[in-house]
Amino acid sequence: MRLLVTGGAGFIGANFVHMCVRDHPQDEITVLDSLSYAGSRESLAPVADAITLVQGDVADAGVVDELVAGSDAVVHFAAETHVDNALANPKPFLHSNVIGTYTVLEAVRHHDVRLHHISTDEVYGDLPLDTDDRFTESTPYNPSSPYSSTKAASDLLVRAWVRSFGVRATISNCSNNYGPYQHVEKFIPRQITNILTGRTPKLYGAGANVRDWIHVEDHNTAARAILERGEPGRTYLIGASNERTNLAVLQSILAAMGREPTDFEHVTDRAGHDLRYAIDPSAIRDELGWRPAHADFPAALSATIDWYRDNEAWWAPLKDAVEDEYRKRGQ
Ligand code: NAD
Ligand code: TDX
Repeated sequence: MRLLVTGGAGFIGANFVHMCVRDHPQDEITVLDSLSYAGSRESLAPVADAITLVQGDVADAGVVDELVAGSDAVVHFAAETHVDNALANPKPFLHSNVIGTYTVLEAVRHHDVRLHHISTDEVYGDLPLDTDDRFTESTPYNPSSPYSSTKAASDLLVRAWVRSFGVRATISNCSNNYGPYQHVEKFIPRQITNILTGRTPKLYGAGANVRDWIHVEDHNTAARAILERGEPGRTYLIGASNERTNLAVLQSILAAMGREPTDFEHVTDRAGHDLRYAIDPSAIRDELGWRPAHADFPAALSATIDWYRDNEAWWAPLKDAVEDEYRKRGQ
């Protein structure tokens, strides 16, 4: 398969490319990535000889059209992804997430190329803390933040291009990912690298908010299964049934790194902070036979901590600038 991976130099995209090179060596992979602050050539260094990396903007119709014309399928990861950045400056989110997805859709329409669009459970808004409700494929869209509203817009564009133009596209909405190569602005790597650099871990508000954590390799095996066996026009929810409060995740990190459970500080809460996300993954499990392989969260979290310990050269150049920004915001 000639595969175009947008955003393939970011966290999930780079892990997806690593998986494809390892498990599907017959693939011909091209990555299109702007190499923004969140993307890095180093994340693709282990597979550099096996792929083609094109530096470019997913909203640039000329570049996208040419690359799509030479592909059998597109997996579209490229996006601005950090909720706190969207609260500080929403405009890049409209460009990459909305115009970028529109640009990909026009190219796959003109060349009749299969598309898998990667999205988030945040498009559904949040759930109360005190219920067992979970998101399903039919939960109404109700995004809360500038980030999730642009991802919701991108999903709706995909649905419209399927219905109006017969584009062969699938969508997946996944819960919170963790694992190697995640930017240190995100919750789990921020706390690990705070401890590794002698800083205090930072918890927003009381830490009662709940996220449904999935290992990035499990997200990617699901995305690959949808690409190969999913039904065009369908939306699939991806999750590993692993709900935890932010306080509990932080205390797992502290314990795994030999710190006291109270060795952190509470900082200013996120504006409009979504309370709880939870995915019902029964459709992808029953229809595509997908199962998460990393079911032991403490073990996979320990392996992630080890990765950050062993790969300081990858993240250390990013760390001070990220923490300077957080400090300005009181976080
Ligand atoms: P990331 O921020 O680590 O990577 C995003 C990549 O997209 C970066 O390499 C960046 O350079 C690239 N990019 C951004 N704008 C671009 C543009 N205009 N043109 C070309 N490239 C551009 O994000 P991630 O966590 O790997 O997320 C990847 C996708 O998965 C996103 O679509 C995100 O919404 C979705 N998602 C993420 C999570 C999560 O927990 N991280 C969960 C569900 C869905
Ligand atoms: O320092 C922190 N302290 C803290 O308490 C940070 C960075 C975050 N938090 C909280 C906010 C959230 O409740 O931790 C939780 C997770 O935060 P993020 O890592 O920023 O993730 P979230 O906002 O849940 O969004 C993530 O999952 C869905 C990704 O960043 C999105 O791209 C994805 O769509």
